[in-house]
Amino acid sequence: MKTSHPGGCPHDCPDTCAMVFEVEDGKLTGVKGNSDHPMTRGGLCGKLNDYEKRHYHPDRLLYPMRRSGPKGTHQFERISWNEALDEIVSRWQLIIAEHGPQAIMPYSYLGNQGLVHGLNGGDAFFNRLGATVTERTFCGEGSSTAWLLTVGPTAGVDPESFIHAKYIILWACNSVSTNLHHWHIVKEAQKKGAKIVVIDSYASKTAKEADWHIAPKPGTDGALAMAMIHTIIEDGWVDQDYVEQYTVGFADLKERTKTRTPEWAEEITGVPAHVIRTLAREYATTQPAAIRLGVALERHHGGGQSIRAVSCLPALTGAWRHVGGGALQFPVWEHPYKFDVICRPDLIPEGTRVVNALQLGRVLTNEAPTGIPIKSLMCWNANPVTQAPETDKIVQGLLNEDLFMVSAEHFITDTAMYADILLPASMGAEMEDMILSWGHLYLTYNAKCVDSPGEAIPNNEIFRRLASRFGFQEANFQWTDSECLEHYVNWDAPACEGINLAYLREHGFARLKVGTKDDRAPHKQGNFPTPSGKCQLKVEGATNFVAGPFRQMYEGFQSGQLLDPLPDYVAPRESVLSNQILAKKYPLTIFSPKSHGFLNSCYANMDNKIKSQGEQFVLINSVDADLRGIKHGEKVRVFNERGAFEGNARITDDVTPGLIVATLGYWRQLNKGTVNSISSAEFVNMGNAPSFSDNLVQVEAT
Ligand SMILES: Nc1nc2c(c(=O)[nH]1)N[C@H]1C(S)=C(S)[C@@H](COP(=O)(O)OP(=O)(O)OC[C@H]3O[C@@H](n4cnc5c(=O)[nH]c(N)nc54)[C@H](O)[C@@H]3O)O[C@H]1N2
Ligand SMILES: Nc1nc2c(c(=O)[nH]1)N[C@H]1C(S)=C(S)[C@@H](COP(=O)(O)OP(=O)(O)OC[C@H]3O[C@@H](n4cnc5c(=O)[nH]c(N)nc54)[C@H](O)[C@@H]3O)O[C@H]1N2
Ligand SMILES: [Mo]
Repeated sequence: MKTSHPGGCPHDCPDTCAMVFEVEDGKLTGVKGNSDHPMTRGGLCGKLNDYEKRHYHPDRLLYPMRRSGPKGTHQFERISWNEALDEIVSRWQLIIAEHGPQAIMPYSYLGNQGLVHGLNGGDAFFNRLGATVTERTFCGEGSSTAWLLTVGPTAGVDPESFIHAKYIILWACNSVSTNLHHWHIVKEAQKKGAKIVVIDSYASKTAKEADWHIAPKPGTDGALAMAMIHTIIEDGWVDQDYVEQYTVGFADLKERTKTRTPEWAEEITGVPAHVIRTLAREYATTQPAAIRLGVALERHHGGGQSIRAVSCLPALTGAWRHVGGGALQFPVWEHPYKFDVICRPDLIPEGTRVVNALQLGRVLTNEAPTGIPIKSLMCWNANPVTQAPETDKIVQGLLNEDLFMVSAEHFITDTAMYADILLPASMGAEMEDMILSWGHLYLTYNAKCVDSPGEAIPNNEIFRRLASRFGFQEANFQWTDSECLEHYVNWDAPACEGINLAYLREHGFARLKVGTKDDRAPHKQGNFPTPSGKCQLKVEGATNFVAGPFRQMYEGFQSGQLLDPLPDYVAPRESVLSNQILAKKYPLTIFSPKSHGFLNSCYANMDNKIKSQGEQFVLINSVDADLRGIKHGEKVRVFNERGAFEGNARITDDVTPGLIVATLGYWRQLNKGTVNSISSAEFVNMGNAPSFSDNLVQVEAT
């Protein structure tokens, strides 16, 4: 008999689609997009539309395994769950006795976006254990720091309200690939007459579909945004009434931007001054105007400052007055999750150190000494060997015989292949959860509707079993997955009015009560959730801090490093202009954005997905190709001091001279290196965010 069940796409993507699982004879036989969901609209992306094949993939990890050969050689033998857990617990107890619990480091990210089994799923356990606290600033934490400083934790303009916008700027966001279910809405607005502007240093799929593509030189968005502010002020496009009532710091921002003229910005960005003026005028005078901030905007040294500048724009022009006007960063700020209950930061022993996940390679190779050595790493929901920077160092660290490594996974990934113990984890349809969304304003339910193949169990069950062996008595470790859901959401919050678990189980999703797409204008009359209640064009005395919405709820990292009170342009760390010595050896900037056909590194091990995505390629302009004697289709080697990877050259005008693009996700075990072999683990200047768009390389034919 065929049955249907509500599902939520658990992948790390803003769309968080509501799905329908189809089950026959206890097996998942198909998935569909939920046609009732206003954003999913019955359609899934090419990655998910045969999700059942991922569930039953022949390479799926089905049983606990122990390493039986040298590290990294894929030699494992099957063991029982009891043996696996006994070994983990006894090894950890030895490590704790000798070095203390901080010698154990948890490592997870958003491989699963569930409230129960996702990013924060192991936090309560590891906090109770007293392990090192891992700071996770992969994605949006620099952007969040900038956003919170300027407008506070607001969901901003509803992604669905873009339908009412007449002017839309997608800034460093490749929606056609990375936010498909928002792109549909943007396209509809375009059909209704909205102008779509894409600001991206290369001609992405989205840029090609836009009405206007503006391509600043890599890492110079801050200069473009500052010159927009200059023009809006100097040319008289400011909504004076809005600025007076609902902002602070205007006079100082005006003073700062006096010299940030379009001519000044032209020198830096390569965008002609008259183009910047036109952009500023059109943006300021067409209402409603909506800006979609892509995560990618934070990935160069001045990323945080750029995002502050962009976040000021809608207040200066009064765009917030209108439904469909304003800016969109992460709607998750208005989701009523109880991170303090999920993560239990109260269990962290005082004085516990914090280590940043992006610098895993440096930490494991002792380049960034942390005091207590890391003797054990447990990794789940993440694949740092393909996704984190300076991967050669990570691999070197993982090969260390002295490191006891545990990996909970679906597949033996580039990271899991170095584990001492492998634990098989359940997949989407095999566990109950609610999937958080950082891209829309719905709660999304995911039913358990099939049993896991082999002996796979959900992440939370792994932590429950470990907690039980350690004798942890806290309520968190006793709750079933359903009970977790009851406790993890603030069902009494006004946003949850009329919504409960029973409703979600029946309907699959529910829109939060935060206004409708046709009436939501959250900052029509200011009401910014900042200390001043206003949009903060200037912030006095703030120091650098980490503010990701999914970070552990410990006292956020505070560097003590004073931030500039005002937004401004900050040059990239590695660029031809800012680092001429380095640029002599490595004259090309590389961007490594998301692959259309993969979800980070997920799916990059499945033949049909590799086939549709194509092999690793390197987009290069003919000027740069000719200089190096590189022909179209030829294998090239991309390298710098940190490492190297290979890909097929695609000679194209989609990139300007000086910039190459190679997309992310390809597995190292199937390719020669990955884009992260060359990327730096230095943070950008705000929120400890990654600098994936701030790397210089050289390219040669192989
Ligand atoms: N298909 C697919 N979808 C995904 C993902 C995936 O792996 N595959 N991953 C998901 C995740 S985790 C995330 S965070 C989102 C990210 O989604 P996006 O924010 O769209 O991020 P990217 O695709 O990395 O980059 C988007 C665009 O920004 C440009 N860019 C990079 N740096 C800069 C810059 O400094 N300035 C400007 N102006 N442009 C720049 C790139 O050229 C690229 O075209 O996508 C999610 N959706
Ligand atoms: N060069 C470069 N690097 C980047 C980026 C970039 O644009 N350029 N983007 C960055 C961004 S935005 C992000 S978000 C990070 C993402 O970095 P990661 O989160 O490390 O990336 P994924 O490849 O999604 O890895 C998730 C892993 O979790 C596993 N997994 C999925 N579900 C479950 C589950 O339920 N249980 C368990 N145990 N495992 C599960 C998957 O099989 C997969 O191996 O990468 C960052 N890295
Ligand atoms: Mo991300």
